[in-house]
Amino acid sequence: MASVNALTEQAYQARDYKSDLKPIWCPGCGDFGVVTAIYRALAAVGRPPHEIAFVSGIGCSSRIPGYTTAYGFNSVHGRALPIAQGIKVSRPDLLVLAAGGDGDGFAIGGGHVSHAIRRNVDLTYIIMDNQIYGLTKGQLSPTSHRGRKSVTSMYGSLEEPINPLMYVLAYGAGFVAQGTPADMSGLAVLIEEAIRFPGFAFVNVQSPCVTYGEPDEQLKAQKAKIEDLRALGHDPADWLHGMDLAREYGTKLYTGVFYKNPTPAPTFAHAVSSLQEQLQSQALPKKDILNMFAPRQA
Ligand SMILES: Cc1ncc(C[n+]2csc(CCOP(=O)(O)OP(=O)(O)O)c2C)c(N)n1
Ligand code: SF4
Ligand SMILES: [Mg+2]
Repeated sequence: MASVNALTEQAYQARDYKSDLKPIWCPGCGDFGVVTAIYRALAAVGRPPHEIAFVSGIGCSSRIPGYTTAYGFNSVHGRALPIAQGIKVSRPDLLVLAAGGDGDGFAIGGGHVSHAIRRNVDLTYIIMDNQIYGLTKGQLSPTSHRGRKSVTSMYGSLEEPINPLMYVLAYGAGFVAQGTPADMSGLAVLIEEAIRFPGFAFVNVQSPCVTYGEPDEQLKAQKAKIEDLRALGHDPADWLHGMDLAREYGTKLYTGVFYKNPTPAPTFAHAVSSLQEQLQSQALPKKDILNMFAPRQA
């Protein structure tokens, strides 16, 4: 349980967000590191578990809410974002996380991403991008690279992959980052920053599938490839440079914040409350409205 809040102590520890459910992911799956990074990020933010709603779609990665003590909803394939947005709009006081796989988010659920971004609902969307459909035993996903062999592409994929980073940047997401469980501490910091960002925040996680993934996608190979955007001198306020770096998705493994809007746009909740205030200020006094319905004198 949470310890008493003290100046030097966090109100919650990572273990407070870990549920008793034992993950059934394959041993070594990257998603273990992702959930651990989420525990750490939530502890750093310090919201109690009962004030957190964690929504996912369907897939190996979408099992993740069950492994936390937040209120979880392992929903329908590709529908994490509509449900997460609905929760946030009706309960703006909650901290809302949405998560799922590359297939869940960019194949069947792809149409929802652009709308969540332009609506700018204040939530954090975490994709566990393993470039494959893990749960259904290794079919191509929208982020599988051209030439990728799989059970559905014996001669290699003939299609260009989606670039999730460019996709969300192009639609105007205010916060866009990429991390990997190969650098779990770094990933926890990125998720914390995404949660603290006021508006739609996106974190793409290169989370390898040990069962259907390729050798050069695994954690050991990733460690040798990681390039920290801060060390490269990237300014997260520079959208154009962020976009330029995002073009390297699939060839380079950049970790860090590609873009963080220094002047975040109004969130959907803010737009709704401003409109309500405006309409209320224009509203007729109650007695005038009642008078309209009063019976006319003969
Ligand atoms: C409407 C619908 N279509 C298809 C499926 C089958 N299905 C379940 S998970 C999945 C893809 C999983 O891949 P991804 O989202 O990348 O998650 P991962 O398992 O790789 O973490 C598919 C096609 C389904 N459950 N529901
Ligand atoms: S099949 Fe792949 S993604 Fe699914 S649990 Fe196993 S390693 Fe993880
Ligand atoms: Mg996947």
